[in-house]
Amino acid sequence: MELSERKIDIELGLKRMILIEIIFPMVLLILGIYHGLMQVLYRAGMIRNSQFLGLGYFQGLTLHGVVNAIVFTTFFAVAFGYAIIRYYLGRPLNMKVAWLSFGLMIVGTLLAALAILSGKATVLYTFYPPLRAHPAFYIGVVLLVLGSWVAFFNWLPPYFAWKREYPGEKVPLAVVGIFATFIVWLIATTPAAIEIIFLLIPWSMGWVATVNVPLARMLFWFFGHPLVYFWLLPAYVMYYTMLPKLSGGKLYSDFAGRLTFLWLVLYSAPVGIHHQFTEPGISSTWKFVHAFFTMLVAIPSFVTAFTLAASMEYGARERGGRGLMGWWTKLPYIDKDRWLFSYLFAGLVIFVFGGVTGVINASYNLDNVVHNTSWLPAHFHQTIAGPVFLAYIGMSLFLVAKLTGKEIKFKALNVWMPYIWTLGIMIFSTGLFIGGAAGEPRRTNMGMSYADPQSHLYHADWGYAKMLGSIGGTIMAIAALMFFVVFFATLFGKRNKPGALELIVSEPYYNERVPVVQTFTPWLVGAALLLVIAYAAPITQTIRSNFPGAPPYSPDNPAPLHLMQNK
Ligand code: HAS
Repeated sequence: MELSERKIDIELGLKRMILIEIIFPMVLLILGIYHGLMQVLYRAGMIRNSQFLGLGYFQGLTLHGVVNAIVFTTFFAVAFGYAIIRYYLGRPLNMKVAWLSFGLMIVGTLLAALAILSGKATVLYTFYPPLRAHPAFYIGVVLLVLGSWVAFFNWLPPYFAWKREYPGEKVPLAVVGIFATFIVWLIATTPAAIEIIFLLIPWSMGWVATVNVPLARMLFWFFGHPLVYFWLLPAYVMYYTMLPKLSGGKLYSDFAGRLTFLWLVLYSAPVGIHHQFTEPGISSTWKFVHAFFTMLVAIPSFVTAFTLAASMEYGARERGGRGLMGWWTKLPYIDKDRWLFSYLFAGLVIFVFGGVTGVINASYNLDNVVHNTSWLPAHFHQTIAGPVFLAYIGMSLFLVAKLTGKEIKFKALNVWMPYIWTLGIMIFSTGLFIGGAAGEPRRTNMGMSYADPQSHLYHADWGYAKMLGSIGGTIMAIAALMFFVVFFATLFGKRNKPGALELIVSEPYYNERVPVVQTFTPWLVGAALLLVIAYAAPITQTIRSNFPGAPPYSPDNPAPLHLMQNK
């Protein structure tokens, strides 16, 4: 069965740009994943040093977070966005604007990477004060974000041209999804831009002596939570528009897809304080309000779970599946021709656990037990390193193979990789969940403290959890290596047909026409209102708070200088 209805010969410039936007961050990802492996080795006590091969523990952790969670995701979302817009709207894009966006993103990434590699931006991916980076890091982040905004603005003319040509018709679901992604991104990155431009750059340049820490942290999390839905939405585009067809059937409900995308526009941002439940300077009323909104932002993912299960059931029954549960056996789990199914399905299985633990975190009182413990990385590896990572790398491989006209290499390795990754991530996260619930901290060089029998901090009772974490992390690294072998062998393999843009398109089973999900306007107005309700008072509280500003510190030691001098 042919999965793709049509192939489009796209402009050479656009094709090249999409390919570079996939390949460049993929090369950086090798570095990012290597530092993931280093993390589990430090944490298990196998490395008992502050650095390994010349890169410090926190420097490696910064690279791991920035490359994997910020750079790779932003480049992929832009490249995928170009593919979706060009494919579904059928209009060429303004290539001058596209190259401008590309240039900004590349220069920004290189600046930030150089700052981190030279040890001048060891601030982790959250970069909140008092950790301070070289201005090049902040400027690099701003340029990367600006470049991605330019890409989005470049998609508006073909969108409005399409609307004029097809008045009253439904905008293709994938386009709604990618627009929702970048609207969420605009909402998210605006407070981050304010934080970086008005607080962090002047402080990093030495123009001001200190910075308002509670305000900077609040602006960061104003960015930080919609950020996670910016990561999730492109994966949801693949889940709604490709997984049903890959399963052999149709999307159960087109309405459910539109509702999910628009609901995330509405609720992804007014929830950021759930990252700050334990922080002073914010009243418990606003913490509760954000906890309440967080429960609402989980609803579209429940809708997604049921819609995708129904779509897969329909596909499996079309393929001869029978019985209440028997149809599960008819899905193409290891079908080498529908290999993308394995990436998407494995991600869904992981997300069941990432979702449940998210709801646990969001429960105001339960969060007090797990906050800042290793439970947190367990949760977010089951989300961003689960459905998001697998969908992104799967689609990267898919687009590279189609655009270059090359055959996928090492097909068996390719179809099994997502399951090995799943095995690794489940073992890794189980270890981190168990350790976290018992108090094991996150972001800690345990090799020099809790995992070192010579240290007075040694914690023997976390040994079992650390062992699981390191076994799982090593399996994940092996799976990632398998992927890189497939990806680069395919990329450098021989072309066997002309390259073209191809996507997998699922037909809807129920093609409802519900006016409220056919326009962005009420959702945008609602999102603006909710942002004012959720943030006006807490931001005022942090501006008025009389906490001391960020103390001066040396990049070589996280302890503030005045504490060091008192020693
Ligand atoms: Fe989260 C912290 C709450 C989703 C990422 N989250 C983080 C951090 C990251 C992150 C990176 O309320 C750490 C930030 C840091 O560095 O400090 N999160 C939630 C909630 C959700 C959620 C309620 N998170 C995500 C997603 C992420 C992500 C998505 C990345 C992409 N998270 C929190 C909270 C914190 C937090 C607190 C802060 C805690 C603290 O103390 O700091 C929800 O959106 C989750 C909803 C999801 C579901 C699952 C639906 C299941 C599906 C699969 C269906 C499967 C099928 C197949 C059909 C309800 C769709 C089944 C087949 C089988 C055979 C099983």
